[in-house]
Amino acid sequence: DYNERLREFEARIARGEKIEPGDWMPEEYRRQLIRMISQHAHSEVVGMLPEGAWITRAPTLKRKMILVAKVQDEAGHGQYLYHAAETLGISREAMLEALLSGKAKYSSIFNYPTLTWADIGTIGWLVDGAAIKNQTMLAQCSYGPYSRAMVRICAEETFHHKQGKEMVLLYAKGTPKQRQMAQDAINRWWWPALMMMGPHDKDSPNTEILVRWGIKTKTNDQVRQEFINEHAPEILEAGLSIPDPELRYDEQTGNWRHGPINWDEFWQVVSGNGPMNKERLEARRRAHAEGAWVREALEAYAAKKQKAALA
Ligand code: BYC
Repeated sequence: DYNERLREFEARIARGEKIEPGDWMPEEYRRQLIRMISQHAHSEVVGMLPEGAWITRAPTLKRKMILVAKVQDEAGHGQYLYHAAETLGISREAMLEALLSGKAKYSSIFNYPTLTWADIGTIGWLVDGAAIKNQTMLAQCSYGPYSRAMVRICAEETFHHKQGKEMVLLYAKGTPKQRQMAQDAINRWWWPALMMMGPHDKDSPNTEILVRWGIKTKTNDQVRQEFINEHAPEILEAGLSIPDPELRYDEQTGNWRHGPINWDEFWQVVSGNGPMNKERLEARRRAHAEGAWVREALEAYAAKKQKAALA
């Protein structure tokens, strides 16, 4: 019966076994994974937009090649993740429809504009830095296809993180104008990066069940703390400042303590009212409409091949 199956399912997770497509799982486990993996896939695809906007304006050929490769990686991450979600029985069309209709969530961070070239370095350093902390935790997740996708994605994110950090550190040592651009970008991206990990644990309705079933192996606040502990000292060491007057190192715990996060801003962005939400969705809708002929051509080709096979 259900309780027995649930006990066995939880015992498998406790033994560190992966749950695979086709294995028995509680409906709530399936629902939570579809929610998270599809939101994650949408984030990768929408996440191509803020950086993609700078491909034509990269300052050197080297930077342009790096940026093209990074944005292309993000499309690939979207692909793996949509496939991982499909193993749970949801269709690609249903996920895209949820994104394009504005029903589905995607990461808050991509609803902020990229105003200068220094934002591209800062996204690599801070946004990919935050993503790596979150995704290293998810690489341990109990669902096989998601866990394996995370291992590959994290390897690629590490390259994204390094190129961003290298860029910002270089500008921090550059001309006064370059230093000022790097600082301005840190000032604008620091707080949104902290919000990426989601609400505080006490305000996070999904964490309890996700941790119980090994989908998340750390809580939002734990991941946020890891991110701050790594990045705060590195930013300060580069001679840049962090826009949080309460930020300080706590000798006793070994953690960097931060000031209050503006959760009103976070919920505004999550509910569709951030600075760039409308533009991001419009861009995705336009891309979908302009890609209609590709989908039609593929269908026509498949039909032709099937007809030829039958003949
Ligand atoms: N933005 O109960 P909670 C990338 C929602 S892409 C928007 O704590 P959970 C990259 C949350 O969905 C990075 N919404 O949720 C790409 C929930 O609403 P619903 C994307 C957020 O799931 C290109 C509600 O708030 N990474 O790295 O326990 C270029 C309550 O929250 C956010 C992923 O998607 C947010 N920031 O924890 C560069 C990783 N935070 O769904 C880089 C996968 C929370 O109940 N996802 N919400 O209506 C996760 O790890 C978890 O879903 C989260 C949130 C940690 C994000």
